[in-house]
Amino acid sequence: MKTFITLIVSAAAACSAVSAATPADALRDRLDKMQNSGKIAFGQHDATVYGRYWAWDDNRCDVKEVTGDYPAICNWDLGWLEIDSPINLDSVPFERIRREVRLHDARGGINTVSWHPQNPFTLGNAWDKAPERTPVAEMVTPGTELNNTLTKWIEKTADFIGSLKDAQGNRIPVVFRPWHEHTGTWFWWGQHTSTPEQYKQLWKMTREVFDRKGIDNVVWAYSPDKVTTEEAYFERYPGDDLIDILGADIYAFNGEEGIDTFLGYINTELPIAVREAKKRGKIAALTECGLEGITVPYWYDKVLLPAISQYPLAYITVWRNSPTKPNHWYVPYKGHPAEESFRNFYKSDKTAFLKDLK
Ligand code: BMA
Repeated sequence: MKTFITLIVSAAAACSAVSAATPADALRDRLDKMQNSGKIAFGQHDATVYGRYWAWDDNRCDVKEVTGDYPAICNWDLGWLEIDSPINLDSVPFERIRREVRLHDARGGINTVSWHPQNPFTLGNAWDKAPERTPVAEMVTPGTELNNTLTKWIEKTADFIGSLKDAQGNRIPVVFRPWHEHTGTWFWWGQHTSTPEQYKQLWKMTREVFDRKGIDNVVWAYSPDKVTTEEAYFERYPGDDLIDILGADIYAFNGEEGIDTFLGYINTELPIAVREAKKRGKIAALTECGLEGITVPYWYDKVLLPAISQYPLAYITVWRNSPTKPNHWYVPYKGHPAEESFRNFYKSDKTAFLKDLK
């Protein structure tokens, strides 16, 4: 009898360990499995709303035109939601984002969300970054006007993310990656405008708003830009209790000449993210990457693929294929010289696109 009861109890414990309690738990489990699968999920920003030669069509995607498959991951940006604009900073209507999140979720894909908010002090854009124009200290001090403004802005992102639902009315889990590339100095929340404590406070106030509202569909990603030491990686880390994904944003620059530099950063920063993720029970990902214009025709299969497949990452995301910004695309479109290289990357058993998630 005792054995029987033990069996029941341990079976119940095993069940509760595998059944996810919240949408966020389900996505964390999924990303964790991805990371251990030997395949890296591929994602692109704004992949299904515009591409190199088109914009706003339905069911179109440059990745699909070249590979026959959707990316596993679609990223969306909430910049300008905070100022009540109906479209984001790249003209994507928020209602379209809501629809695309639902479509991609229904296809079995994963959605991630980034945020390029305006500067709450100047109301300039995310790149309005001069230290005298970015009083982060005041933004994170409760009771100040700027703190109220920023809190309201965060509330808007929380409400939007909490309102992402599938056809059955269930919240759709997303990865949210605010305050990204903070080790750089190009955004107003960059390391030149705050102390490490103040930056961590930005994260804390963000999490507090989401938690207060009971938003349970967010997996949280931390994504420094290129850093070369563990100290630099963690200098502004808000804490294991606030973060699920140890990310890194590592772009390639300068065509063929820049390849060695790119690989140097990959092989310095990814081992830190991967090792620490394992140690802390977190997920590692290359949260942003790419070579603008893909000016090296063999980049995807001969540079990126061998570089990243050494590491157990859950996913990699590349940036957008802009129809208007000159030379600003990160996935080859039909007719681009890197098309074949991207198809090889797609076919590799080290990468996962939408069909592989099924
Ligand atoms: C940058 C560029 C910009 C864009 C911004 C937010 O890297 O793509 O054109 O506005 O990201 O998506």
